[in-house]
Amino acid sequence: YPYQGRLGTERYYSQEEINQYIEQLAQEHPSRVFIKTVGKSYEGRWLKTIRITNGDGRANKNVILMDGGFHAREWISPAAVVYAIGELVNNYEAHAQLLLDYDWVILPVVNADGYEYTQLSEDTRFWRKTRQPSSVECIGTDPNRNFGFHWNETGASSDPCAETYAGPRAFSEPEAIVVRDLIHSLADRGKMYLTVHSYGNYILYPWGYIDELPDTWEDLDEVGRAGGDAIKKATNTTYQVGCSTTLLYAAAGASDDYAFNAGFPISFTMELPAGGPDFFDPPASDIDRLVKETWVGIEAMARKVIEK
Ligand code: ING
Ligand code: ZN
Repeated sequence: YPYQGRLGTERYYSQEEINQYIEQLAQEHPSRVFIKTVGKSYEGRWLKTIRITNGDGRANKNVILMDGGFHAREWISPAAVVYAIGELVNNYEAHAQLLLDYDWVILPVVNADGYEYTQLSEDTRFWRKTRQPSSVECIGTDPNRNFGFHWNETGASSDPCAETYAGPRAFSEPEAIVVRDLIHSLADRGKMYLTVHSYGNYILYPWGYIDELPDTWEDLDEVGRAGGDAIKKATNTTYQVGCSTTLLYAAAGASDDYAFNAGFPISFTMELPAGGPDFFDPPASDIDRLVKETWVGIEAMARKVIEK
C-alpha cells in the first residue's frame, strides 16, 4: 500500500482507501492516533473517526471536530480533510500548539455510500444525497438538511426527489445520526466544529435556519476571518466570511447549526473553491494546491480558537 505517512494528492481516493489510511496511521502512531468505529452507512460501510493527540495521555482535552464528504459529489472535501489529518499526524512537531490543549476528532467521509456512488461512473458523478431510498421513485436524503434543529423549516424540500430533501423525519439517515452522536459525545469539551463542503469560497457560520445572527456572532466572525485572511495572504484566494443565511441562503437542518446549538461555541461550514467544468470536480492536478490552501485556513482558525 504505497504511501509514506501520507496519502498522495495526485488523485482522489475511495472511502475504503481513506479508512485503510487512517487505520494505518493509528498502527504507526499507537500513542498518538486512535481510530473509533462510530457507525455504519445505510449500505453498510464503516464510518470511522480518527482522533489525533500529542500522545501525552491527558484525557478530556478540548476538542476540534471536523468532518468531510457530507455531499457525495464534493470530492475535494474528503481530500482536504485527509490532507489535514496527514499534517496533524506527520508534521505534529510543527503543530505542537494545536495539539497541546486540543484533541482533533475527524470523520473524513460522512456520506460514504453517496461518495462511492459518485465514483462508479460519469452518470453518477454529481450525486449529492445519501443512498437510502426515499420513496418508490427516488433515492436519497440531503444529509445536510436532516439534522433535528428547526428541521425542514426553510431551505429544504419535502419532495423525496429533490436535491435538498430533508428526509421523512429528522435523523432518518444513519450517517446524520453518526454525526449527531459525535457532536453530543464531544459537546462538553467541543470548541470548534468544522464541516467541509464545496463549492463557493465561503466560511459560513450560524444561523442557517433563520435570518438572524447568534449573540456571539463576533467571535464566529473573528475566527472565520482569521481563516479567510490567512488563505488570502498565502495564495490570494478570496473567501467570504459570514452567516449562512445572509451570505448564501437559508437552510434548516444543517450540521453546523446543530453543533452550535448543542454547545460548540464555534461552528463553521467551509465551502472550498469550485473546479472543473461542473464546479464539483477540480481536476486531480489541482488537488495538491487546494488541499494545502485549505489547511492554511483550517490551521489559522484553530490557532485563533486556541488563543481565545
Ligand atoms: N452548501 C451548503 C448546503 O448544505 C449551507 C451550504 C451550509 C447552507 C450550511 C446553510 C447552512 O447547501 C453545499 N455546497 O452543500
Ligand atoms: Zn455540500
